[in-house]
Amino acid sequence: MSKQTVHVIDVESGNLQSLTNAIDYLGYNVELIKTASQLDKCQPERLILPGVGNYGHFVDNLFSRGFEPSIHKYIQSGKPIMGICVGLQAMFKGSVESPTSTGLNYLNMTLSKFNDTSKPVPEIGWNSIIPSDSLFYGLDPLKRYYFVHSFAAILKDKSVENDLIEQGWQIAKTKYGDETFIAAITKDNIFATQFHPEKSGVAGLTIIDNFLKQKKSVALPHYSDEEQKQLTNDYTNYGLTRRIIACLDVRTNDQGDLVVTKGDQYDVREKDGNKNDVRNLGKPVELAQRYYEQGADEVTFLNITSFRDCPLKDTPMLEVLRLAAKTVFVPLTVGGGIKDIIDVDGTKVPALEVASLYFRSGADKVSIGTDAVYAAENYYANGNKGDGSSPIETISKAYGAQAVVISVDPKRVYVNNPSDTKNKTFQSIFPDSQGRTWCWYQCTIKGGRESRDLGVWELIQACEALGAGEILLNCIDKDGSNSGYDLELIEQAKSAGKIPVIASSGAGKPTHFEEAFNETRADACLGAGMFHRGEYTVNDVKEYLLNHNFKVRMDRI
Ligand code: 1PR
Repeated sequence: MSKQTVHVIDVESGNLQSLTNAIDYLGYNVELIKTASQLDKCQPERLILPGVGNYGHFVDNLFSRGFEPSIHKYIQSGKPIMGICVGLQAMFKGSVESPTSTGLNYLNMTLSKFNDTSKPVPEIGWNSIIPSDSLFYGLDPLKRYYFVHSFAAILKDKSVENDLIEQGWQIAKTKYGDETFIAAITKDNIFATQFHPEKSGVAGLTIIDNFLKQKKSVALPHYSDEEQKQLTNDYTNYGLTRRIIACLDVRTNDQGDLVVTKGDQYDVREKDGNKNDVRNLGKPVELAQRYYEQGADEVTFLNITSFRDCPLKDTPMLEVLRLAAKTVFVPLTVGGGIKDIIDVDGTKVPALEVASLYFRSGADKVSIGTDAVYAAENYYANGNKGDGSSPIETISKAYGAQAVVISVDPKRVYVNNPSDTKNKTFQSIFPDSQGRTWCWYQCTIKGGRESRDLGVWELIQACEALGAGEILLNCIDKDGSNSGYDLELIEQAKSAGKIPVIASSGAGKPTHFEEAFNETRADACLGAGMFHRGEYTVNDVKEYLLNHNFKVRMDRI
């Protein structure tokens, strides 16, 4: 039997690879539609309108390509359409994000920004749907879905919701901190989700599958009382589960093979006897798949050495991303070498283009290390402002802040007095060998090889202002030690800004995750060595947390 075709509108303003992979995985053909006339001509049976990034950028692009009348015509034909993320937002009248732009106006409501004084913004993570009588397409209040957005259809008063319901809309709501917003909506042939089903594991694939099969009312799975108790959202973490991230440090070994490695304080070579090989802990795509199956909420790939003498388009990491994204349906981050580069043929390639190659291969976020430090230094030298040219600014502008992670590689430095450094100090409860308690965290570049006169606190303030959406907070002192995270570092990073912070370096057992979530405001915890060595699975960590009253995503129950 030949496969059915699903048409996806592509205005070239984001990563469609993940969605394409998800539809393909579900057994359909995917055809991208780049022009309105193509849409008019091909008469789709199923149409998907995905969007990421800035609202205005997306809807203006849609309108300038003449899509508006064609989409209206399609919707009038009664055939099913599904909007995703900014694709849902485009169904509304407008957004405060882009006051001069207008949407498709199926819902007479303007999107607003989350209040960031009470919670991290953007919302990044796995949230749930509030139970209600009118759930649709298999939305399950005990499952979790992946959200990443700063703007939403926030239901500020009941009358807005009542109006929409009166107009025939069914609404699925989600609560993020103190605000409730529209997570999914449907009326007749229109269906749209604010979350990314293509990045929401098995739960998300089920939603896409139900839409493609047009199964609007679906019986939900049966859960035991114990499962219900464990999986019901308790809103202790703004509504988000505790995110567990598996990280793969990838490099070529001395034989030229691409391997996952793991260092001790960034030294990735074996230390036994005469052997000084790069530690080989497995193959990147295989491990990514394994961690996805174990329940990792995200997978991060860090290219920890540049692939010398290799044209950018053939960088092995692109192939790793391409392959991993075919079967791993949670967010993928890639870092290492996201900067302006000179290709082997002498061509200058801007960081935005390097990042675009990764996004087109299936990455959802890029992580910037060395170049973020340079950008922060320039920000301060420039009177606390960017000049628009840093990779953080260019990538964030094109793909949205949520797509830009800053990877920080700090070392703790003790001083006699806070006045000994221009960087922000704090008093540690762990004195150094000289009894000093004042310290700061110094940023390094090039994988810890060079230290700079810039603190983590200062780095985060600058990068957030430049448009970064998240911090991946490593710690050279703790890296590979299995002794737990540097909790003081996490708190200092959290105090520097509003964007989410991923704690990294030092995880050795499940209690370390519990410690970080209990004693700091970490938004996510990342582990590497303990998973690669097989000491614990991601699921072990999640079950432990679940049994200690933390909400985590359990996709396979
Ligand atoms: O500077 O933009 O090219 O990015 C380089 C990236 O490579 C940075 O994100 C930097 O952190 C990373 N990197 C560079 N050298 C190393 C190394 O190990 N020699 N890895 C390296 C850093 C950090 C985590 C690590 C955690 C958890 N790795 O990914 O896996 O520390 O480990 P653990 O749980 O086993 O303790 P650019």
